[in-house]
Amino acid sequence: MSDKEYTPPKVWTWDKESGGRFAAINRPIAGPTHDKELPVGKHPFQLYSLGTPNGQKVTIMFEELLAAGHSGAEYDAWLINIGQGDQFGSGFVAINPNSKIPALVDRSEKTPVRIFESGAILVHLAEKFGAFLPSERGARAECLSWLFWQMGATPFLGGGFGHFYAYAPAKYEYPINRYAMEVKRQLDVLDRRLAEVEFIDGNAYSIADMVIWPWYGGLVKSNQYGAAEFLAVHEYRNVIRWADQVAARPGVKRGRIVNRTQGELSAQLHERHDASDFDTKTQDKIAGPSAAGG
Ligand SMILES: N[C@@H](CCC(=O)N[C@@H](CS)C(=O)NCC(=O)O)C(=O)O
Repeated sequence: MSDKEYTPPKVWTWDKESGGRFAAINRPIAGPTHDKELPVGKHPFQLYSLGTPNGQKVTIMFEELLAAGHSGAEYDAWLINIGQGDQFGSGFVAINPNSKIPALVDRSEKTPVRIFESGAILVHLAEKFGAFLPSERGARAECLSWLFWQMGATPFLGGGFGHFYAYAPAKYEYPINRYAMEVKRQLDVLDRRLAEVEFIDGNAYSIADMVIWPWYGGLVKSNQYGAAEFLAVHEYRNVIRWADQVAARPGVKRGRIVNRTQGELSAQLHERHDASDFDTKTQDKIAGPSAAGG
């Protein structure tokens, strides 16, 4: 691939050599590549995930529910190694036809329920336990608006800016400019909001904070994509204040390390099957959101 101007062919074909960090796993077709059943543990919830920002949202929610006394939220967190193609195994595709982590099976229902898409998983859990999602209609609408804002906005950050700034085989000015502009606009949206409210939904800490923090908290605190200086993230002071506040929560400190396979060893818990699995970790060393790409 060169940086010369590109003339698209009449019909696109799959160039397996296109390069970039994720070229080996990206495919233009869906469906399983191999047979592989998923393991099932003892708890009501079976999570199949990886500790990227999208995965962290769900493990943070589970740890927050447990910290709030919802003992029915016990879960097994199994590792899906997306670099090795586990997301294309037949068992995983059966619970997420989109082949992306995180995916959850709620086995506490009469018939096990599968849920994919991190936002849908958090809404399912929030409704089931009556927690972290306000019930009053106006407050609920505000919370869900920010949750869906994250789901729609972040692909421009990870798949757009992060991809072209950090993962593409070469640096191209046009996409980097376009996505840097959009990411700074998104940070400004959050910064203005957080100048007015303590937590995102304007009411209390909620699933809106849980989905936004791993991505935008990571961006302002953890030099995500090595772009802290380029994006001048220090300017977004209200986002930084909020990111620190969320990071200090015990449930977040635990949830953010589950299924993590990158970063400091003390901040990696590859699988979680019991609350005591955290005992081997030094929680005090865990400072902030991860720098894992999504
Ligand atoms: N919108 C999805 C995004 C999930 C997603 O992009 N997951 C990535 C890791 S963060 C993945 O599994 N990638 C594997 C692949 O694309 O093959 C969600 O929020 O659940």
